[in-house]
Amino acid sequence: MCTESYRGGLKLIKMLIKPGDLLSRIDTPDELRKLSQDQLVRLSQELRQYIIDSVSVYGGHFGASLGVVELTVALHYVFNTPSDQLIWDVGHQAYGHKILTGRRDVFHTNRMYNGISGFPKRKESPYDAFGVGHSSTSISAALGMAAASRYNNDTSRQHIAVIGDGALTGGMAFEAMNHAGVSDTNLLIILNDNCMSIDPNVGALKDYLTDITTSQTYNKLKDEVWKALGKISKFGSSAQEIIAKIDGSLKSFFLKQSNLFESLNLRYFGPIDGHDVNHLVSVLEDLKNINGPKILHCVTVKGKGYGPAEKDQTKWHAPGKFDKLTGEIRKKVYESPQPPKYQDVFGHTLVELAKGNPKIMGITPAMPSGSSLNIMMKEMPDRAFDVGIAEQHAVTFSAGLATQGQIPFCNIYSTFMQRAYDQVIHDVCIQNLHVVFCLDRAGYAGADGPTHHGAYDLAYMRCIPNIVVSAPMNESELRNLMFTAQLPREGAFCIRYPRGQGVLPNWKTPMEEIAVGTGRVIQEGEDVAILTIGHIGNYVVEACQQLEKEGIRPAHYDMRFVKPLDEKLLHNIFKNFNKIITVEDGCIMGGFGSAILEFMADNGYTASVKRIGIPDEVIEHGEQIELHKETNMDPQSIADAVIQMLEPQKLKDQDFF
Ligand SMILES: Cc1ncc(C[n+]2csc(CCOP(=O)(O)OP(=O)(O)O)c2C)c(N)n1
Repeated sequence: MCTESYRGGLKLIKMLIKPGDLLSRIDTPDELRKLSQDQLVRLSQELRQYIIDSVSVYGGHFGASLGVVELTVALHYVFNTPSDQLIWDVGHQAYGHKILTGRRDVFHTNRMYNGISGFPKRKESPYDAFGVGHSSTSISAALGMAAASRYNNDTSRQHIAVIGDGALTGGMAFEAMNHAGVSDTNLLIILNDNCMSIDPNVGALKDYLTDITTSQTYNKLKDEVWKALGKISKFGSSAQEIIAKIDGSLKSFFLKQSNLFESLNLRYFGPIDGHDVNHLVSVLEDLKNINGPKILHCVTVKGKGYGPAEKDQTKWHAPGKFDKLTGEIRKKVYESPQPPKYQDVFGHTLVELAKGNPKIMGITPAMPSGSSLNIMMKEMPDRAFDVGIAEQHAVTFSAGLATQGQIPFCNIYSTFMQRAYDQVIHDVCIQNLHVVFCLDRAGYAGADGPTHHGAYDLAYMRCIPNIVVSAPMNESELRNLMFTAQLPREGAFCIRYPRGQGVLPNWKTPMEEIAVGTGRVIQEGEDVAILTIGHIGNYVVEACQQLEKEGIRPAHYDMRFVKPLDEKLLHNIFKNFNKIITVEDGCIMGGFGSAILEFMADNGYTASVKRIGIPDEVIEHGEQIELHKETNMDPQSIADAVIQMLEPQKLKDQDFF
C-alpha cells in the first residue's frame, strides 16, 4: 500500500511499512523502558523486521544495523537516554536507534533529500548525542562529555561509545583510550566486534580480538571473575569496594598482562554474545554500577537475521533496494551500454599500469571495494595494501614507500583525506616525495550527506607546495592523468574524481601523457568563457547545448589542473573575454575559482568573474543532482548564469537598436 506526501516540495511515495505490535507503541525510549524484560526478545525481532522492510524499499546501510539490534534495545532499556549519552561510531549502524527514538514514522525519508539523515545528527534529535559519519570519533567524544559531567559534579550520568572492531583500527580510538585510561570518568566503551569493516577487517588487532574471543583459558578465567562480580553486585553499596578490591587484585592480576585494554587501565568485560538481549541487559545493569572507564566486548554478526546479508557481508553493507523475499538486489536495467564508475576505471587502470611499471603499489585505508583497489589486491596481493581505517597511516606509509623508490597510488575518499592533512604536508610534500593521491568521491557524495561530501580537497590541496592538483573530465582523462602521474617525477600528484559513473561507455582508451598544467578547449565561443575543472565540465557541455538553441555560444575550457594552472591558456582567455564563469564541484572558497581570481589579480586583468561551486554552508544529503540543483550547479543553473551574465550586454544591444 502506498501513500503520497510532500516534504520540502518533494513528492514522497510512502510505502506503508507496518511495525509490529510492540514496536508500534514505542515512540520514545521511555516507552521502551516500560516493557517487561521478557518482551525484549520480541521487540528485537520486530525492530529487525522493520529495518529489513524499510531498507529493502528505500535503500541505505543495512548489515551493520541488523547486527546491533539487540544492543540497541538493551542500551536504551538500561540507560536513561538522552540524559545518559549514547554515541554511535560512524553511525551507519544507528537505524534501530533512530526508529526507537521517535523517528519510526519518518524513517521512510531516511537519506532522502529533505528527509532524515542516515547518520546520527545533533540537530535531528536529542537522542543523537554526537554527529557522526567518519569513524573512530566516538570514544573521544564520549570521554569529553564524561569529563564535562565530572567537572560539573554529575557523577550519575553515563556516557557510552559504541564502536566497531573496524572503527577501532583508527588511530583516534587509541588516542582516546590512552586518555580514558587515566581519567576518572563514567565512560563505557562497547566494542561491537563482528570481524568486519566494510570489507573483512584487517590487521593484528583483528587477530588479537579473535584470539580473545576464542581463547578457552581466558574465557574460563573471565567467566569466574564475572560470576564473582555478579554475586557481589547484589550486596548494594559496599559492593563497589569489594568489586574494586577484586578488580584491583584478582582480575587485574590475571588479566592485565594478557589484555590490551586492561593494560590501558580500562576495565575489560566480555566477550559476550551481543545477540542475547536479556544477557546484555543484565550485564549493562551491572556495568552501570561500576564507576570509571570500562569496555564491554560484544560479539555480533553483521547482517544478523537476514540470511543473504550474513553470508555476503560486504555486499550487504549498503546494498541499495532489494527484494526482501528473494534477497535479490534491485539493479537498474539499461538498454544501452553504460559508462563505468570512475572507481572501476581507477581499479582496472591501476592494474594495467602496475603490470608495466613494477614500482607501482596500491594503498587503501579500509575501502578496497569502495575504491576498487580490490582488483589489484586480488591480482597483485604483494603490491596492494588495505591498512585499516587509518588514513593518516595510509599517507605516511605511502611516503615511506616513496622514499624507497616505489610509486604508491594512495586512494582515499576526498572526505576521509581530511584526516590525513598534516601527513600530506609534513610527510609527503615537504619532502617532495612522489606519492600519487587518488581522491575518490570528490564533490557531493549524495545520500551520505555533509559528513561525506568531498567538498574541500581542491582548496586544501592547492595551497601546499610540491603537489600537482588535477581532476579528469571523463574516464579517458582519468587514465591519462594516472599514466602521467606514474612517470618519473619529483613531488606529489593528486587526482580527484567523483562518485558514480563517467560519460564514456568505451572508456578503455589508449593512455597518453598529459603535459602537467595544461588545459584543453572544449568549444570555442564568444562573450563568455566558462572554465571548468573535472567531471562537472560535462554539465557545462549540457548547458552549452541548451544555450546553443538560444543562439548563445560561450567558450568552454576544461582546465584539468588547478595546480599548476595553465597560465598560457589563461592569458589567452583573459585577453579575449571580460566575462568569465568558473565551475567546480568543490567549495567556492579557496578552490578552483579562487585560483582563477588570484591569477587575474596577479596579472592585472579585470573581468567580471562568477564562481559556481559549493557554497560556504553545510549542504545536507540528497541525490547528487538534487544537491547540484539546490546550489545552482546543475546544467540549467549554469545556462541561466551565462544568460544573466550576458543580460546587461543584451540590454545594451537592445538600447542600441
Ligand atoms: C575516517 C573514515 N574512514 C572510512 C570510513 C568508511 N567506513 C564506513 S563504515 C566502515 C566500516 C566500519 O567498520 P566497523 O566499525 O567494524 O562497523 P561495522 O560496519 O562492522 O558494524 C568504513 C571503513 C569512515 N566512515 N570514516
